[in-house]
Amino acid sequence: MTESLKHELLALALDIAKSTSEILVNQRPTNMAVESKSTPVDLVTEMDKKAEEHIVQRVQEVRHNDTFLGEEGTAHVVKNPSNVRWIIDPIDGTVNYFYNNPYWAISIGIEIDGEIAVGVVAAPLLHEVFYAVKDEGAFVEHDSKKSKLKTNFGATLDKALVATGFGYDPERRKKQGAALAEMVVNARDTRRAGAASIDFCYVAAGRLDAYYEYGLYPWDFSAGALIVTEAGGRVGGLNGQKLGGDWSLASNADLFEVLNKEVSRLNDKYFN
Ligand code: LIP
Repeated sequence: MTESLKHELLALALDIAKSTSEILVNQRPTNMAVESKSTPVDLVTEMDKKAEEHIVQRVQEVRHNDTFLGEEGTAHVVKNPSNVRWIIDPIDGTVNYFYNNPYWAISIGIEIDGEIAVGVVAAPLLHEVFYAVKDEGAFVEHDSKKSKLKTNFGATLDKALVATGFGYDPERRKKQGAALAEMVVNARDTRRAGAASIDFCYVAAGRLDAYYEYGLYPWDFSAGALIVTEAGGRVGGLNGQKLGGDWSLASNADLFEVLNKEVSRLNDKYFN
């Protein structure tokens, strides 16, 4: 039953990602209403809320008892909850969306019995949809051409292209910037593009060797982490912790221990 359920959920999530993409691209207002959340630069736009409401409504049309964890907190009370939970970032890379920078995505992770079984990351302006079903591999569709995802290889930091991101609190950014100042010297190079879910997918595609960030939420990583592991990569928290703690790490399988050692060193130096 779980096999057919996973495939039903993937089909629904891909269709929902498509209709949400159409809303976010075709209905993007010129003068977008925007509010700040945790700090003045932590934005939420009217389109974040509209997209999340659309996703929840689409699911509820066919799956009345599923539950949700969405970045924008769309409330939804279920009397008899099912074993399926949708973990939603309606616009991952909100600042990029606000600036009409194409590096943003709709991220949908789906838990069955508490374990992520399906992940979809749709990046409409990059013309790519990344997706994975647990134990069935990871794929990307680029302009409807489907390819299997496989991480690259290479186990030394000095030859690694490493991505990261920053929070919105100035004190945290000061620490993240200090850590990056060392990583940029010790790695081949670094990237900061502004959407965690796509960064995970780029590790899965071999376009990055590694990605690390402090302070991500489940909606940032749930879908992308499954896509990385199904592409042969590794994900986790720091020093054996699960994803969801302070740190999120992802890399090709060869590099993970090296990445963990370097981030652990930077954590001890700048975050404690
Ligand atoms: C974003 C993350 C990104 C992080 C940004 C922001 P949001 O998520 O995907 O990795 O560096 O600061 O948190 O807020 O755009 O959904």
